[in-house]
Amino acid sequence: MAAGRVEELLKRERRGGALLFALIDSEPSRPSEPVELALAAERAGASAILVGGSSATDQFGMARVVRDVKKAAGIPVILFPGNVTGVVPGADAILFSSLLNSENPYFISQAQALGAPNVLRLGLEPLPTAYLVVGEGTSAWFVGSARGIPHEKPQIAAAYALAARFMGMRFVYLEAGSGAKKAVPPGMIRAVRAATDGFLIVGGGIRDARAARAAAEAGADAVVVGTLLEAGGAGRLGPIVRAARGARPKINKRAPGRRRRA
Ligand code: 1GP
Repeated sequence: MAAGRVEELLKRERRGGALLFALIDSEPSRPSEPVELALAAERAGASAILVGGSSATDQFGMARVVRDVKKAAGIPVILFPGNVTGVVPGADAILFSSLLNSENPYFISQAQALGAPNVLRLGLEPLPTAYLVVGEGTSAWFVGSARGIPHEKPQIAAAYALAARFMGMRFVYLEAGSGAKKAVPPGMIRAVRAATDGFLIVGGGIRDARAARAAAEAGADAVVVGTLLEAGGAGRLGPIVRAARGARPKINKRAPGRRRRA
């Protein structure tokens, strides 16, 4: 499957530095909130809006949010489904994810099989993504029945990323979980970066410019910010975007496998 329009756009933009993706809650407390947050994120320099999350279940609400945000914002709207209910019309693309370290095969391949026909029918661009949950105690970990990769075991994450590369997945999402106390450690991002030349997304617990810079320097192509935005931190997104875009990856070029393609 060839790369589509959104994938090409993200890769092109990435050449100017790491990107910021803003995660918008599809079950907002006020109906106008998603559009306000999406516009604030776009103004701050976000490159895409993600809609969804592991605990989102209201498919109709999500469809409304996607429609409203898409109408208002100029940047791509990408679905971030936690289940088949996360496949809704009107978005530009979908993180078509397999939660590779789930203990439940439903989240590895069954939900994908159930959701795929609708992805095709709705004309959503699938971004083939290996979704890896790091650590424990978050919604993504609990809902996805993940066997969380221990923070201090970067090589396990790297092995999953390598497997994902061999299976043809072009995106890797290292997920510490929404609101995580501890973000994905830079050492783990570096190890994964060395194992894959895919588009590397890192999220969970990133709340300031320092954390975004650390992730980008370690090799993240995009960082995701959700909780901070929801908690009224839209004004703090600008410095986070600049930190990510300005960071120069400090990557160990001699790491095995870095330049080889699957
Ligand atoms: C969660 O990675 C995202 O799926 C964003 O995490 O809410 O902690 O920013 P935060």
